Amino acid sequence: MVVLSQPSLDQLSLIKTCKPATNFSTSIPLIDLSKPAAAAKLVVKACQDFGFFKVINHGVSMELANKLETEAVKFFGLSQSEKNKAGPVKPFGYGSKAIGQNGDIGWIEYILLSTDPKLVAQASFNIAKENPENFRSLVTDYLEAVKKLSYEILELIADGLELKPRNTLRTLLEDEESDSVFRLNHYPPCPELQALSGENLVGFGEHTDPQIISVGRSNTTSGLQISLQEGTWVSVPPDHHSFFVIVGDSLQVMTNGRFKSVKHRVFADGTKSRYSMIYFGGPPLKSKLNALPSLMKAGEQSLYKEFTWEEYKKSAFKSRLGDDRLSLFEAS
Ligand code: GA4
Repeated sequence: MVVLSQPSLDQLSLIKTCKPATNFSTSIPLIDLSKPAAAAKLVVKACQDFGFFKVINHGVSMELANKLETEAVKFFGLSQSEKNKAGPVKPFGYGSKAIGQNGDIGWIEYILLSTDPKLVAQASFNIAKENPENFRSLVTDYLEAVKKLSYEILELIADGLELKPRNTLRTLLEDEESDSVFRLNHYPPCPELQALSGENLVGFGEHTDPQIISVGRSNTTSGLQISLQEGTWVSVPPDHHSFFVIVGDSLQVMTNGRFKSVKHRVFADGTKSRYSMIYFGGPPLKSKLNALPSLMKAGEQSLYKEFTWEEYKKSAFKSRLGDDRLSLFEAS
């Protein structure tokens, strides 16, 4: 079942391919949130070593997540002309193949949403015409649960780093003005190409996330890979019970480089659809992204210039997906 329109040869030559990834022996940190004392240290270690980890016992209802995923599957199963009515992405809505505004493309279709409840309500009318209220309430409840999980993770980070007060990081996402986004992704399989070349299509090319943290889940189809600091790519085993957590550029800046925003990418599977939903937690637009003073050792220099999230976001949205966005903000 290929839901995106059939690829033309032109499109296929633009979207990159890659041999199926080998599973490396490096194991991705899996952190049990029901043990907070141990979790604080493990979360900090994972953020330093990988910029990535998975969590279990996260408190998000699987029933709720499955119900929202079912709505996403329904939407992506509509005809292309129906789906196009919910687009284009300016800055929110349905998008197909084009990622961002600067020419990046991938074997993906997606819905990008603001986390603002009023905008979720408006978008629901375009996405779930038959029952917009059901879609709105599922997105709202899911966001509430995943935000709560994100706050908990940011408090564990604060504990592990001994930041005072404990809510230093979480208040940035909790703020009414927090500039966060939510995306539902569908990576359709492309069996034609797989059969021809044995290679998989790039769904979402290599990049880092600009925000503070990204918290997501997927169905059981593989595709997500992270880059280790020495540059090796590692496949993240897919499972729909745990959440994955990605350190974003903003958290790299706030920890003055102690945490690394992790490069990651997603491949489409040869035979099965991959669905994922990710919350990208960003601070209010006017927030300054400084190195946190209580982390700085005597005489330690800030690695970055002083800038606001608004300035960084503007610059990020002008960049290409694979660019090193933070290099423009390094201290001279
Ligand atoms: C990556 C993280 C989020 O998915 C996103 C992406 C955004 C988009 O899809 O429009 C960006 C990308 C992301 C980083 C650089 C710019 C902006 C595409 C792109 C080329 C919604 C986000 O906030 O930044």
